[in-house]
Amino acid sequence: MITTYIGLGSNLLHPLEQLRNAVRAIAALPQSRLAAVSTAYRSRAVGPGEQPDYLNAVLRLETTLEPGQLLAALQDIERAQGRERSVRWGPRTLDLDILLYGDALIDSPALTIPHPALHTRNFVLYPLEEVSGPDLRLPAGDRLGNLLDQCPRGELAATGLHLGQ
Ligand code: ROI
Repeated sequence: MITTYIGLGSNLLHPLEQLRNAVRAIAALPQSRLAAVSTAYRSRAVGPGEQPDYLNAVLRLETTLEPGQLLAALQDIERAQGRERSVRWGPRTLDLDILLYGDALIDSPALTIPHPALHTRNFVLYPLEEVSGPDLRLPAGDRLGNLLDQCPRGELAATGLHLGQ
């Protein structure tokens, strides 16, 4: 089994329900075991223009799916929940990102792991810590706790809401 971390985000059509449905769908993936789910965090949208606040969370999944298979499965879940890829960085019903896949470094047109923005986004790092602890090492050697020290919480708000499992 490989330990993977998946980021979840939604800012349209009842984000809390979107995230809860996504957790249920991910828990049902083949060759996989859902190991931990963070609580939901409310965050200001990063990106152009005005868009609603996001709810973000991170989960830990043990899987024997290959990275490409996992990506395809997550994109199926995004589509099933009405994701439309029209505007780059636009609002979305559901965004699922593979943040880490074991200690793999992958840089292909379809998939970049670790997720390129992982190191700097408070709405990823804080929920990640909930499911991994601060001693998690990223493939390049950075310790999560050290990245958090350099990443202000800012306007990120812990809702304390659970997403199931
Ligand atoms: N902003 C926030 N706060 N949370 C996200 O999950 C998120 N996802 C995105 C962009 C549009 C970059 N902004 C985001 O893809």
